[in-house]
Formats: sequence, C-alpha cells, structure tokens
Amino acid sequence: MKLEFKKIVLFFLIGIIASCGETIRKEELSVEKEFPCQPLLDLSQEKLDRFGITNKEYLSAASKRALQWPYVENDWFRLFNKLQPLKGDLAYEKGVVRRDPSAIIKENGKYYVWYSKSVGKSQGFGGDIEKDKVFPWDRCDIWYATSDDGWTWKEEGIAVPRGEKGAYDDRSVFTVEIMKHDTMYYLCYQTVKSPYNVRVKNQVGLAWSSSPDGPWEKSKEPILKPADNGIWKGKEQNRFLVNKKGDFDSHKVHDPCILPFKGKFYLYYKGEQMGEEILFGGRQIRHGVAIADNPKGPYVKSKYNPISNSGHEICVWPTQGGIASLITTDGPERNTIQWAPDGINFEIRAAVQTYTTPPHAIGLNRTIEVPDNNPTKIFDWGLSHMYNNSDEQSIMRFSSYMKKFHVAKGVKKSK
Ligand code: AAL
Repeated sequence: MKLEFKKIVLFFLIGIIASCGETIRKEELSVEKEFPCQPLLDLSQEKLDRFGITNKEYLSAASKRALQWPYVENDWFRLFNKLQPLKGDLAYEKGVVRRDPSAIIKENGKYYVWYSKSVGKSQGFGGDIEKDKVFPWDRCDIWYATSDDGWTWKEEGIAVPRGEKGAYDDRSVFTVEIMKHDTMYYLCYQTVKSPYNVRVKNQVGLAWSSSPDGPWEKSKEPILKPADNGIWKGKEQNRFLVNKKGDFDSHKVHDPCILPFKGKFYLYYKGEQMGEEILFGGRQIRHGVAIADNPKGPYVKSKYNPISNSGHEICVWPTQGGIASLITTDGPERNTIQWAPDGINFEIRAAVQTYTTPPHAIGLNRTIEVPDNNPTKIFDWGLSHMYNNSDEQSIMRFSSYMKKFHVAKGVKKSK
C-alpha cells in the first residue's frame, strides 16, 4: 500500500515536470517558427545555378553556409567613402576632443547635433585618477552645434553639463543621442561617477526639454544600469579578474539610443561584461534593448538580451516596419547591416564595404526619408568621428552609396 502511494506521488511529480517542459517547449517552438535557428539548406535549381554550386552531392562547408543565407539581395548593400572634415567650429581643433556625435535632426530650419567634448591630454590609469583625465571621453560635457548645410557648423554651447560632486554623473557625461517625440526633445547619454577606475560601472542618464536649445532637465537617477550579477575577483583594479562574469552588460551600459517603435520606446545600448574576453571575432561586445511605455521610463531589459553577438556603437533606425542596425568594430559579425521585424531578433541583410574602415560612432541623419525599397538610404550622409591622435578627436562627415554593378571602364551599367 505504502509503495502504491509512493508510485502515485512519483507519477504525479513526473506529470507536473513533463507538463512544465511542454509549456516551455511550446513557447520555444513558436519563437523558432517565427525566427528559425537552423536555416534550411536551399537546394533549388535556381539557387544552385545562381551560386554556381553545380554538384550538390559534394557541398563544401562554405557552400552549405551560402545555401543557408536567409537574405542575399543587394538592396541593403552600401559602400562608404572616405570621411571628410567639417568646417567652422567643428573643424579639427588643437587640444580638443569632440566625438561620438548624436543623430542629426532639423529644427528651426537648421541641422542640430550633440556630442561629447573635453579638453587636454588623457593620462590613462597609471597616475592620480582623482586629478587626471583617464580617457578622451572622461571629464566631458555634452555640447551642441547647428548648421545650415551640414558642412559648416556653429558651436552653440553646453547642453548638459556634468553633475554636482556626489551625483551619479559627477565625473563625465558623454556619447549622447537625441530623440524628438511629440513636442519634446530627449537626450540620453553615458554617465560615470568619480572615481573613474577600470572597474567603475557606467550608467545611462536622460535629459529632456521642450526646445532643442534647452534648458535641459536631468533625470535624478540613471534610466539604465549594468546587470548586478557579476562578481569581481579580489580587490585589484583589473576588469578581467572575475569569479563570475554575469550578464553581457554586467560592467557597462553604453551608447544609448532611444527609438519610438510599435507604441513603445526601445532603448538600444551596448553592454560590456565583467571579465570581457577576446574571442574569435575580437572583443566580446554585444548589444541589448530595454523597453518602456514612456520616453522617461522605466526601461525594462528584454529577456532576449543580448540581441547581437557583435558590434560597438549603436546605430539603429526604423525601416520596412522593423528596426535596422549597423554592426561595426567588434565580434565575428562586425561590418554587417542587420534587420529585425520586432526590433529584437536581428538577421544579417548585408555586409558593408569601405575603403578604410566603416565610420565609427555614427550620428545618423534622421532628416533623410528612408523608402522601403532603399532601406540604407539613411547612410547617404551623416556624421562620425576620427582619431586625429589618442588625445584629439574630431567630428567628420561620412557619405556612402549603393553599388549595383561592377563594370570595366567605359562599359554601360545596364541589365
Ligand atoms: C565609444 C563608445 C563609448 C565608450 C567610449 C566613448 O566608442 O562605445 O563612448 O565609452 O568609446
């Protein structure tokens, strides 16, 4: 009798566990159906002929991958030209750092841009971090400039200064993005609180105004923080020594950019992890998203984070009913343009070609209309930055074009 009872309890427990598994599996399956993890091998005659893979009995690993690419058309493909210098106040200036431009918007008949600005040399972490400037983006304030033509810029002054001593943004405010929504303007940016050591956590702040010229009101608290589930090893200021790495954004949340999408606000950001490694594609850098009902938050991190396996500065724009993202600098999928119908599940749409490296820290030109049949038109021109040297950086102008034919000199481009 006792044994029978045990058996019943056991079956009951197995039943519960199995049905839980069932629920999870069902949820996973519906996600898989919409965004299949294992793309199918397309062995259609048309595909084989197009790719010149004629013997399907002998498919190399590369051919198999090619036949699995989910998107191969060239309507997202872009070639970037060499960066060009700006004129006026944003031209290179000795002893000055101007970098990480925001998107460009047009207000009152003028283009507006916001950016990080600091002066003087960077000393790194070897000296007195209480007095020194450790990085070019340390001891920055957020400045802004306006222009009639996007070439010659007038620096208008500080938009958002560093906070008072003791505030979460008392050391540096930098790497800013602008969002206009309804009649309000929102600047989101990175913040660091003193002392700026290598283990310092970086957060995201927000400021808002009814005019692009300010005054700006700052959020009292950060709107986004790193995950708190990493554990440093020992007390040494070494960001690679950990007992537990934690989430992909356990150390820093960077490069914030808010986009209104599907009636909500999507805050895209770069995460840096405690104990970051160099893997087969370079630095372990990934992007995440946090979503809010209102521009001021609260922002809730997506359960699907991280939403990229590569990248660096965030460069995202709405197109074709979804969100597109340029992935540069780090990771195996760097220098690709990706697109997600839901703003979360990104797939590669194109690789990017350049004469040097693709522009970094892009400030997208949000005044450009992006038609569905030219989703990368937003890259016609915009802003980026360059390293004049390790102590001086300046904002530059990028441009790009779509390439459809590769022809010899004198041959007509037609199909
Ligand atoms: C950039 C950005 C962030 C980092 C630093 C300044 O490329 O990723 O802004 O903090 O470098």
